[in-house]
Amino acid sequence: MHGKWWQEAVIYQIYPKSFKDSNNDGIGDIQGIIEKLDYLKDLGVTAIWVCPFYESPMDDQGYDVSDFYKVSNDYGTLTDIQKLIEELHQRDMKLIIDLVLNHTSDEHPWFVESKKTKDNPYRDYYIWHKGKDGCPPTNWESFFGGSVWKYDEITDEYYMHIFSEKMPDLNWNHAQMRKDIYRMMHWWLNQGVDGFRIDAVAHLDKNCNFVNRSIPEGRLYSPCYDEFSNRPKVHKHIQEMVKDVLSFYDVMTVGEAGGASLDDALKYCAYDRNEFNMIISFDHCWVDVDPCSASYLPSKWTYKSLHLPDLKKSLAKYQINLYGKAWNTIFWSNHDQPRVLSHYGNDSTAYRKKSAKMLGTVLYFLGGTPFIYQGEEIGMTNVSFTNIDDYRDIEIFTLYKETVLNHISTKEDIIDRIQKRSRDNARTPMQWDDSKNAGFSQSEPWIKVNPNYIDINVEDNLLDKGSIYHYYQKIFNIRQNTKTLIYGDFKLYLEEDENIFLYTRSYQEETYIVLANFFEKTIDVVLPEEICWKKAEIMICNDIEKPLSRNMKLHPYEAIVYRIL
Ligand code: TEU
Ligand code: CA
Repeated sequence: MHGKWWQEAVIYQIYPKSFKDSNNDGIGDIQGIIEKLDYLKDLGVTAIWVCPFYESPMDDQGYDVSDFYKVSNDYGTLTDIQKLIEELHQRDMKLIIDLVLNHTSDEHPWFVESKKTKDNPYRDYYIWHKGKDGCPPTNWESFFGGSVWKYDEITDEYYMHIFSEKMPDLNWNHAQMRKDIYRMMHWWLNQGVDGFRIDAVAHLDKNCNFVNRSIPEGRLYSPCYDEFSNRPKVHKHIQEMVKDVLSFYDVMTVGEAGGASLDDALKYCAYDRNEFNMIISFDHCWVDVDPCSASYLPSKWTYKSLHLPDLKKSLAKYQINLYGKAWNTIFWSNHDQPRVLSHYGNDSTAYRKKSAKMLGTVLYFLGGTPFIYQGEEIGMTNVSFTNIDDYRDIEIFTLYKETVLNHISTKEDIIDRIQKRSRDNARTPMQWDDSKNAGFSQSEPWIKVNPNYIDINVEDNLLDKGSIYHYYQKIFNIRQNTKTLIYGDFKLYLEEDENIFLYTRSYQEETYIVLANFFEKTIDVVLPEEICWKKAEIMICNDIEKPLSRNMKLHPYEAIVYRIL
């Protein structure tokens, strides 16, 4: 399985609300994306994935869709999307749109109908259940905190929502609902989009036995995500979707499959399964959570220091086991993750550039389609708002309410965790230059700009030959022109080493060696003999050039890639 356009693509993820505001209402928009296409093309991007731009009450920034066929007024019109497609295709670039199939907004007409009576034709488009002894049907916890059930007085029943209560889950056991979804997918494909990122697809199938599960000490609900994640019938639904929709088009699909095991991953995207082309899963984003350190919190808000072998193994697991069977995605972050530079890198002034380049080197020489999240190419960092009112994410407000307002934890503790982990870290406006509002908008943006935009912005990156932007541009350029980096196999060395990341990629007669020091100290490393006797040329490095040898001294965050001659 070689030569598909999406295997050779570089995909840039855009969070439209925060990318570029063209009409100065403080909200990014589709025209803003169009303005910046040349910038992206120059970076080496061949496709963009745009997060949801549909009509929405924006409870979850657009992942709560109230009309799949309409573009939100905040972002523009369908004509703008058509223009975007045209402008992209003129530049030989592609558009991947975000498809939200697990839930709708509670303001979607289907749900408005569904709520009315138990015998409404739309009732079973969603998951309704009666309570048990005055309590919700189960004690399961939603991803955004609180119960997955919300009581509705009109019919005296509960509906299921695994995200916010304004996002009722669709019932994928309902044949007509599925047909309506497929009709909508055909409609977008006929608009000319080149692919889908399918949101939260792991959760389409729920265990409808509805049994209570155990609750950890100090918590109110059970975080038993296995009741609604990666269950067998998800695959039946995907296969039907492929048969009824996707098989008619030459498009790319990437499913978001949080919590998928390796076996699950192979089910979603093995070449012979006829499901998706790729999946996004998050093992490597969460190797430093430590649920035991604060059992009163959902694990994503907990942390310990990074043990590098854990990160290497979690990446290697997919590199090795998908090879020849399925296609990988490679990414550090997205709109749901903290900024990788603050997470796995070092965002201090001294090491920001160097560690961002190291992270790019370690990631983008791996096998799979590269994804880069807006701002990563210029070294954007987490934001440290101290006032809860400066945040915008619904998930943060639930956390704050359940912990601080319920006196389970202190304000300081929770704000500190939000600063480290929250999704808003990735959602502050793109930093274009050092003018007012970072050149994102002439008006007050919907969420505050990170004050470090004076030093970290696109304009500076473009002027500075040694910038992160230019380094990433070089990486993408090397990648695009090197079959070994696209199709080669992967081998991890020094697996247990706590500081060094070392791997090779080989294809036919060619081998690349990727060597990096992941931390802020100088490390002496002895390379395995089978690697270092060879003659090598340097392809890219973020420090002074040094020849490949048995004993090497690597400076803080030093990264270097050799090609064996
Ligand atoms: O995120 C989905 C998501 O976070 C979970 O499904 C994830 O699989 C889980 O945490 C497993 O560990 C997507 C979007 O990316 C996010 O922005 C939305 O808020 C969410 O879906 C709801 O649409
Ligand atoms: Ca705007």
